Amino acid sequence: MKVHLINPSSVSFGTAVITPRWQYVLAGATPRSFGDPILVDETLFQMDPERIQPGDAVGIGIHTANALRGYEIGKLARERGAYVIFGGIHATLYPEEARELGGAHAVVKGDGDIVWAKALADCRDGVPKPIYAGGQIEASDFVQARWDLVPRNRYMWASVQTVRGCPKHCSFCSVWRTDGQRPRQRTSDVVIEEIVQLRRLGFRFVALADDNFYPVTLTDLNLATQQKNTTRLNELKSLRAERFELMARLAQLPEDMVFFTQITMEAAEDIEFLNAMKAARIKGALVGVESVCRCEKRRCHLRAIRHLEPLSRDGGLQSLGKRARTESTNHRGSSSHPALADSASASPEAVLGPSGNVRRGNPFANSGSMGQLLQSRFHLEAFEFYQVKPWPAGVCSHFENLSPDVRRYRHRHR
Ligand code: B12
Ligand code: SF4
Repeated sequence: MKVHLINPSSVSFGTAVITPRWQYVLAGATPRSFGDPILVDETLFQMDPERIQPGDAVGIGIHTANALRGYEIGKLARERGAYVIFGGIHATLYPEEARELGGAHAVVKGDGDIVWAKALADCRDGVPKPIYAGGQIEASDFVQARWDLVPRNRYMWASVQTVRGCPKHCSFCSVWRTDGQRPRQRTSDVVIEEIVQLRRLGFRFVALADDNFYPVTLTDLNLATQQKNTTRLNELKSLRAERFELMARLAQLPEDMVFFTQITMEAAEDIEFLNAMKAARIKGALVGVESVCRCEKRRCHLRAIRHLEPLSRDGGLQSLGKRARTESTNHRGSSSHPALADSASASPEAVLGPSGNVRRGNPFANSGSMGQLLQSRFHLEAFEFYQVKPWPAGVCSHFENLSPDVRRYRHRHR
């Protein structure tokens, strides 16, 4: 029985930006008795169905955006007589859908690190179970990724996870439901070991593939102090100290290394943390700002600016090599504020496209005002912006063919 791990994508370019980490972790979790798994990342090359033989096990990892292609692959693999196992964030939330539409014999919910070996053994014995509950395992149980299997010269960035889970509960986000609100932080030893391995393989750019690299805010610490909750305070302090330890060690790595990650706005108030990020050469960060009210657009802009300034000034955050763009409907007209009176108007850029109920974009780039201001004054060259917005009718009509779960989900988020 051969093990295949397939990362679905409808378009393939031969090269890709970031390694799909789940494949290398699942490869690490595959018992050696099954041999090396066959890794297919369709962002590089489409899968070759001929390679799948009856009795093989085919693992498919999906998030919502690539679920449809994942389902095509699942059905195809099942037709060829293989066992089909789905996992990943979308399958965790909608296991029934993977069975109904993707030909799944089994679905792994949650972390695959431990439960994957059991699912494979059951497939080998011909008795796969419909659901394997992977749960939210402890950081000490995270499996080491098999980077020895990564194809050379295909990816720009490797991805290393330092913490799973996020203490927040943003309305548009799936992370706190699937990965939990308790930050599960890996020790700096294992993270550094992994990064050194990747550097030896030639990777200079490493994405810290964390839900939230800044899991303890100053507000959290103040609250615990005010509440005289010593246990909580100590817990938070220790998590925070581990972050600083990791960043200090990142700072000692070869100077040509560059990192980027994802944080919350609150990091902007934490100058000590920003300085540590800067020293660690974390040169980019994805920051989300949730704007739930259209009337609040100006206030939202101003609040965002206030927070973003220290991120670039003290954090020294720079370009990720890409500028997020925005739609024209929201956040227009920000130039009415005196601070922006000098702003030139530019044509609105196309939106990145709907992704669930969340539209991602950079409202500042919209009128040419905020974007220019941020770039010229604060030297902030790249950031991402999430805003909650109802789907325009008809945009996602292809979802109508999906299960009632998806329709309910969409309806709830309208
Ligand atoms: C790092 C990251 C990125 C990076 C790198 C992506 C990459 N190529 O690796 C960047 C910034 C580029 C990115 C982009 C996007 N991302 Co992103 N990203 C993440 C993040 C923070 C971590 C992913 C990661 O590497 N985790 C580490 C691995 C080891 O964990 P894992 O993937 O969950 O896999 C484990 C389990 O799920 C399971 N598993 C996974 N697959 C399989 C398969 C099988 C067979 C089995 C058994 C188990 C299994 O086992 C694994 C080990 O435990 C997640 C948040 C999250 N918690 O998942 C969001 C997340 C996946 N991203 C999300 C989104 C929306 C996007 C974008 C679509 C954003 C956009 N609008 O452009 C793009 C899509 C890019 C793409 N084509 O993949 C959403 C997806 C939501 C959803 N419902 O699907 C998430 C969940 C964030 C969120 N806030 O909700 N992302
Ligand atoms: S801070 Fe980020 S990861 Fe955490 S719940 Fe909000 S969007 Fe999700």
